[in-house]
Amino acid sequence: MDEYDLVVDFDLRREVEGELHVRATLHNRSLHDLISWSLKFDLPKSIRAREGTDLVSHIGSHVTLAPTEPLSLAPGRSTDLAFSGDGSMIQRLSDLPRGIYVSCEEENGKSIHLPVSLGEHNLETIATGQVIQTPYGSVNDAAVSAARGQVGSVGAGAGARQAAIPSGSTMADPRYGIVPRPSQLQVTDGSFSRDTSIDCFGPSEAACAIDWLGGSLSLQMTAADQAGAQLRFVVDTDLSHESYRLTIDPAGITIQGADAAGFFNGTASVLQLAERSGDGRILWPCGVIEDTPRFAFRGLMLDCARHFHDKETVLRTLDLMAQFKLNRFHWHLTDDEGWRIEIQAFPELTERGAWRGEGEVLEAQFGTGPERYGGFYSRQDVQDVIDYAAVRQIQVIPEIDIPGHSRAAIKSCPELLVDEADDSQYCGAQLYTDNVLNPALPGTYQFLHTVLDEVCDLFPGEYVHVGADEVPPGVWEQSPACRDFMAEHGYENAHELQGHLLRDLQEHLAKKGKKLMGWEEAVHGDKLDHSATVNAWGGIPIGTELANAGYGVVACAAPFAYLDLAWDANAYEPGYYWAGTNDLAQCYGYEPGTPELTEEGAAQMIGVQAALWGELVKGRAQLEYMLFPRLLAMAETAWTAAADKDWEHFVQQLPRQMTRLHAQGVNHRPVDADS
Ligand code: TNX
Repeated sequence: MDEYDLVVDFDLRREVEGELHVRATLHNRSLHDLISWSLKFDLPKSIRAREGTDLVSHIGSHVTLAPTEPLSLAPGRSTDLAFSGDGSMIQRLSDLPRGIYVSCEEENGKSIHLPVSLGEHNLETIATGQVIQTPYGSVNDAAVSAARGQVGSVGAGAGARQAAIPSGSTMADPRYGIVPRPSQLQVTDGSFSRDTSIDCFGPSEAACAIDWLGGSLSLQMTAADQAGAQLRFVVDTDLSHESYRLTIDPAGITIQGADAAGFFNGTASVLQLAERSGDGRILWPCGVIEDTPRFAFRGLMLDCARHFHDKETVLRTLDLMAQFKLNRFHWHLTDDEGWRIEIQAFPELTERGAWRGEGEVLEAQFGTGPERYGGFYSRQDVQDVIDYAAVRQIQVIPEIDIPGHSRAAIKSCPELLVDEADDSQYCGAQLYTDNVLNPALPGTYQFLHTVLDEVCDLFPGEYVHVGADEVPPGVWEQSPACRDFMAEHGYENAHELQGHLLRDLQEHLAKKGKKLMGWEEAVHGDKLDHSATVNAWGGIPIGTELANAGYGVVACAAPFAYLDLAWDANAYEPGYYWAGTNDLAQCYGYEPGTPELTEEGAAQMIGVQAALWGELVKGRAQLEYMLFPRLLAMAETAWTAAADKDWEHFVQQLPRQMTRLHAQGVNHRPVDADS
């Protein structure tokens, strides 16, 4: 027996009045008395304590429950705590309390924090979807068999359109394999092949592409003159930015492009077409591809705040993006649960705000438990990410999420950011009551200007993202400073206050030559000028509306583009589902913009972006499981002309693409009718 062996069972019962009753039975299987104990776990839903139980605190997702009669729990004894919440609050494995532990006192009065294992639960009795255990974690057998093309169908989730994956030799034929689908592809007979090296010729703009290809295929790239080269990069200024023409014949490969981006995109296709033969040679099928992107902005947002992803994981994700011609990395670096970027002027942001756990300024959240959990990117790390992305033609867009989602900053720098006189009562979607910056405090501006100056100096790209999402109702209402500020400026509501702050930041960023980006709520209060670009997440129509209004729009409608959503209704499939489930067919079906999109509006709709929020995404395996293969569907929506998008065609490319991902050790979700 462990020195402390604690287990909790959860009994879930849905009551007639639409409430869910939860009984948590704590078993003390250790040799010690638990003195003055409380049970802690993470559950991002509103709950009420029931008989015999006190809800000591509920901060974000972090719950502390204690018995109303604080008795000690003797060795071998069990006891119940009870709480309730909305009937729909637990429907899936992902919803169950996570990061469970007990805090109690040792005989010397010192607090200790003891992990508790999840014992029995009866999730299946209340689950609304199917209940099938899915393999989830490391690369698994199901993934292997899917990768080998032995699966029956794709998009097996609720309501998904079914499409059979052809099996066998046709699909091993690389001629069919490029994702996103190129504008034109003509396959001819024959192939070109190399074993360990290839003679290359190209202008300096091709240097990154040459290095990338050589590194990715472990192929030695030897400089040669144009006539003798087997891989040639040729400038063709008639081609548009990012477009390329790829010609492969038995003598070699030619990539034409107007610029480095065109060369790179052509190279991404060369990489995808490469097939290793049994004797270790690399073969390319002959043919000609003419290719041009639909959208200039083809993005992925990665939330590194809710859970920290180390630099290597970020770099690997960038490389995978590049393979599918995605070119914007929206890096969500701050949120309530963590500040992840070193700011020299405010070291406390990462000394305090990058860490959660007992004894830290931030409590455990999303299952991270009592131990110190977190991390941040040093300036050198950030530079490494920017450089690595630049080689792959990816611009990095840093996000400092304000004025909501700012709890990590507020707890790190309270002297600047807390308005002691503010008695406003609010509670946002993530259940915080103290996570919004105050637009009437001078400290807010001082803080943000300083942070953004450092961010602008670090990141060379054109955009800086300032969040602006999900500021809850009720905020600032009881702040005398806000009331005076509103009177002074003639503002009538909180939207105008937020707009004022964002407008100030927009001007500040403009002085540094940067454009402001925000989530769609950034336009609330109507204070920004139209150089602002927004992520339209609330649905497809809002994207049309904002583009028609003249803002730049990057479409990421949650029901299609949010890859933190669960794949299907299976209760064991990980993910959120507040915007529905999102299987491959749903994701592929995304068409940003509605018929109301005007011609001017269409010009403002600059791109499409997938988003991976991080509440449930701890570690690389989970990250890859949520991203792949859905990111391929998003890449096709972003790159391929709407008229050329074809689900059946896309599905035919999958086995080969899955094999490629698998060979790189990517823990993609199996595309399998049974999972
Ligand atoms: C909404 S949509 C959020 C995030 C959450 C996500 C979870 C938006 C701009 N914000 O804060 O992580 O839902 O799916």
